[in-house]
Amino acid sequence: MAKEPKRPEDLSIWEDAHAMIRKAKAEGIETAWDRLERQTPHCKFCELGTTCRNCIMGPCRISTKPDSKMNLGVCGADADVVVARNFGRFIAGGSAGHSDHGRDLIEVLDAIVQGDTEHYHISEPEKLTRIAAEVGIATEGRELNEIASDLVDECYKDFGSRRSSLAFLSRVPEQRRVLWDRVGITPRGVDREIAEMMHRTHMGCDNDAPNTLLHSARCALSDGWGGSMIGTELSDVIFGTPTPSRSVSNLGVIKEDKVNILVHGHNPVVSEMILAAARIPELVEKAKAAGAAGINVAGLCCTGNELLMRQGIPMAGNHLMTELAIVTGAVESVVVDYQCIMPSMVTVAQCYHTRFITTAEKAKFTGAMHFEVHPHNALEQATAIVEESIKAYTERDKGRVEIPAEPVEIMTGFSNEAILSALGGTLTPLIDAIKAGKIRGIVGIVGCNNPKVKQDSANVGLAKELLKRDILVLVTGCVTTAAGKAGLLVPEGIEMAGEGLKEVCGALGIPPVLHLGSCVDNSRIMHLCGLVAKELGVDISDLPVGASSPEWYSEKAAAIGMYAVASGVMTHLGLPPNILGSETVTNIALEGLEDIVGAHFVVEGDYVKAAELLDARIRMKRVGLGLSE
Ligand code: NFS
Repeated sequence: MAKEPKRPEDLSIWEDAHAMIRKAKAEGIETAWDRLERQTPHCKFCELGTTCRNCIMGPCRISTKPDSKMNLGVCGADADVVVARNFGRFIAGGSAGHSDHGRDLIEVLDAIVQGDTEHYHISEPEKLTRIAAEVGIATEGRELNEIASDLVDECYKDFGSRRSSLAFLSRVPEQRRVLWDRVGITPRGVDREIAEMMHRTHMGCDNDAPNTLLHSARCALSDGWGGSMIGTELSDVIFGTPTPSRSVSNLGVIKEDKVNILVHGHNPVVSEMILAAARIPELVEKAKAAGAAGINVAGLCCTGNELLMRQGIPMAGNHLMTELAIVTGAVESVVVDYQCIMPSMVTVAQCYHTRFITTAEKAKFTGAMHFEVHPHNALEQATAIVEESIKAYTERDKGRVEIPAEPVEIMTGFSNEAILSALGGTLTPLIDAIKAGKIRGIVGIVGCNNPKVKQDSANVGLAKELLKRDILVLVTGCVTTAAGKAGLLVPEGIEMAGEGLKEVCGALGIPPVLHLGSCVDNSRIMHLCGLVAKELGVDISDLPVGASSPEWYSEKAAAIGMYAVASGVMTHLGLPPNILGSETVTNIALEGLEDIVGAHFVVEGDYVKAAELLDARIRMKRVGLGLSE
């Protein structure tokens, strides 16, 4: 009997998604859910992580059945080696993504220092000077440009091979650094760890699964405390440190009477310029002359988070809303840089008047319009993109427009600086609230959507479960939009929190779920953990904290999970990585890492059970610190 097609209500918890899935179906447009259905069931070997394509003696499939004739690849690699190699490369891919994004920020700061751009500026001299001092650069009595030039050098050095540890490891508690040294996973250089992972996983190199896994931890640490951290800090220096502000979210932020430009991808370098161009009075006039009421820039995914955090720009949606946003029929252009952009969006855009515009030399899409953006030409290119979007508006088919929701209010902008300032300049009130059990612990819920999970059911469900238990929730990446749409990112959200959390957040006038930014901004959470641990004189692994990625899909999310665990934070994943074909690798991830780095992964698809696991961990850590459960 043929399988019943899934109803939109089974695919997502959101009404704006249901409406657009129905519209897509009616208009013959396919989405990730349709393609997932056709791809299911997936290859079992790939799911278990036991396929190897690293050489052409193969490709090999390693059977996990004890009596099989296929227990070894042609080279002799067993399931443990193959799974560890695949996982290692997976982590290296994720670390490379975030870290190369970080490098792009160094290049922009470099261009500012060299006078090669008129479009970008140092907007936070105070922060630049502060972080320069933090990484050991002399700042007293020096010109800002000199300090910035030295900071550029320090950051570039973090990507190379000449260091024995990264500059920002000064933010890591001493105990943790000693542990990393002892275990041999102190990250030395971002590119070095990534390249070494590629080397180790070539045929005939690292054939000891635990050893490969340890290097995957080092590789991920070079992202979390290196590439991502540089990305976050330099973005603040160039575009401003986020401060709390209000905005709105869901597909209702797309405006029927305006030229709608959606920025999608990750790096604020492009999206900030699009926003700047969209505010140029002559361009607004042009849009009006074309019959529109103005120009509306809204975000998708992480570049949306970047603009939301710093500029209060509305957020149209997270990962699984990206195709659906175009289906509203009211999007003039989707302007992308890189990462998490489904190639299918080119096709979806072609079904409408929508321009799909790429901007990065390293992320071209066949069939897209390409306006390459560099520091020296950024505003000109952004202007051309906005003009193209205005032209597209004149081609919009008004009969096909459907905007399915009213926007929901959200509050954003909780950088660590903003959190400290909300607390009156010191961490003491937060630590006191933790000690008193009013805030029992803190969990970062981060990451994506995955069409294998009903969209945002677990992202929102887990957050609500934790709030009830007086656990403060921090969100980044695509969980932001989920929490926002569920009403958790406004101060009124405290109604869903336990008594203690309600009291603390109520007194401070902050939401019970704080938005800390994009996925590179998970480095802010790591930094915060470092600050709290140092203040208490303990290791990060002693803190009543946890991390979770309930609906993750990407290599980057795996790298984040790995650096969280390696930094001492137990991390929940809603879906397993493709490692289950190796008992050795699976056992290390789920248990063994606890003995090595003081934290481990847990995999649990049920968000209530996941909340219980995170709660139990927090209880244990509270007792360890001599606090009430
Ligand atoms: Ni993170 Fe951001 Fe979203 Fe997942 Fe992708 S946008 S970097 S990987 S899907 S949270």
